[in-house]
Amino acid sequence: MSTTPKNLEELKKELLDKMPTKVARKRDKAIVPGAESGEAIPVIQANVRTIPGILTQRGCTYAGCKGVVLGPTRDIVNLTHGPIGCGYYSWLTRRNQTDAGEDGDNYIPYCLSTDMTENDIVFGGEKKLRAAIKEAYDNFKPKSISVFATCPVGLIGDDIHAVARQMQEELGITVFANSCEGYKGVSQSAGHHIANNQIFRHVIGTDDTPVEGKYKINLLGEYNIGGDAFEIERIFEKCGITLLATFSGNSTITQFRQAHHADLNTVMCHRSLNYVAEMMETKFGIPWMKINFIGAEATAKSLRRIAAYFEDPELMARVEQVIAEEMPAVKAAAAEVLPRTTGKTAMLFVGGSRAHHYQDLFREIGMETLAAGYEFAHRDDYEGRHVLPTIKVDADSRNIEELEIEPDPVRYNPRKTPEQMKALEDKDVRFKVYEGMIGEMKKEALIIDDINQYETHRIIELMKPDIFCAGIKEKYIIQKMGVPLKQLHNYDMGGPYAGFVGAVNWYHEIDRLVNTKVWSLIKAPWNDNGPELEAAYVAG
Ligand code: CFM
Repeated sequence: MSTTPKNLEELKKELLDKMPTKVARKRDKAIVPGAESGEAIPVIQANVRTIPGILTQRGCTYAGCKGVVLGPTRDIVNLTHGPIGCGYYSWLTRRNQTDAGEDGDNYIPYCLSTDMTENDIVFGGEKKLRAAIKEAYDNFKPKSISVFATCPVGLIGDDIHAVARQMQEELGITVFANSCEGYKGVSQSAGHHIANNQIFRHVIGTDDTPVEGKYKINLLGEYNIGGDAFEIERIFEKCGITLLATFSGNSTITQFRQAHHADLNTVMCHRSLNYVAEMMETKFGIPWMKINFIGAEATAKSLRRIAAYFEDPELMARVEQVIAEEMPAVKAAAAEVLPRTTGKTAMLFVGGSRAHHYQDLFREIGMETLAAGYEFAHRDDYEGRHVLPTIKVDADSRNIEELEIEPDPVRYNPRKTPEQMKALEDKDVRFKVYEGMIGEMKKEALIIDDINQYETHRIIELMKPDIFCAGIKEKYIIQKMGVPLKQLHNYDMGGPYAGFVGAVNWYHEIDRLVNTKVWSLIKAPWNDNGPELEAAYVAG
């Protein structure tokens, strides 16, 4: 279905020409070309407020804190302090799976809320919150309860942290609160940061019980959507790598408490969890590196990088053996679909890391990305981590607390000397870096931050992709345009797509989607010239 590529300026003009001048001027800064062939990486506008009235894909700060980062941990009871809607509509809406473990403590299926009403808004909700924490404790006797503020809580000024402290003392379990009111930041990204701060402050490093195992690592920014973490765990186990904690897919609070025993932090979704990686390095001396298990090649590269870090020939050999065992099935699946998928085109507009990571999976089956963008990423996710010092801290970012971290007087233990780190860097085992999306996309491609519904429709009309990746809000509108939509948030009930098994699943799924004829056969009702049902409104 591909078309003659237009140049970026033409495309941009067509995207923006129907917008009011002021809006077009703002949106213009959020649209840039790729720079794969060595062009200078352009500056993109990101992590700024959505223009009011625009239909954004974004979610709120509460969603990023409760739903994304803390939600997947099975044995922390999550309690929403707010009117019932926030709890209800965030109840089991994210497909993070978990293994309930031997103790069977799994509170993920529950939805707990203080159910604030007008009375609480007027007279304050702290009493109700205290009672709700007590009730949750009496029912479940959990190891921990975490409280999440919704918008009205910040507006009326309930001191949720004081309540949490009192209840922690009274109940003798970890109780902590998150000031993650929906409006706190410009998107769910602020909620990630808040959750990172609170897990770090209240949980990580609070259990010094030694953990047995060779090659101990943590996996940060993997949420076990559709079973991705299960596949990554399988691969680690096969390689003999000991996974202490995943933040936070298929995790427990005990794993978080003991995470400081790891010798390496590997970061998958850096957008949501990079703060914990940084703070753990400062406090405990654990280095972190970017890895990626989306795409078979990326998986192999990440495993090799982890093995290189440990500098142990035994682990390196084991990793090579695992890759050699797993790759034939992946290659066979790719070879099978390649004749049907090569040359097809994709667009990805989702979140803060997948719109980049999944381009690798498309590349593996010969598909090119015409346009991509994030909902809520920051400039470093687009341009690369090196731009961090140049990012202007605006009032909205300043609103989110930055913890002051010091090396722990007892637990700080640098895992490698500066010389060892340097020697590894010289061998291309790099730390604290990641490349952005822009440098890995063609110069004919469009990169659009915080895309809105209007722009979505226009780029589909203008560039005609064979598949569009986004979420449920976009799905049916885009499919009515005759383009299949693959949900990249919840995987349309599919997955896993991580690791080797995941790559095979993805190849088959995409082959099925881009080659089905059904989308070209349907016509949206309003494009059909058939009989129309008419009605008139009669006043009176
Ligand atoms: Fe990270 Fe995520 Fe994503 Fe994200 Fe998300 Fe998600 Fe996502 Mo939906 S943590 S940034 S806030 S990879 S829920 S598992 S799919 S938008 S691209």
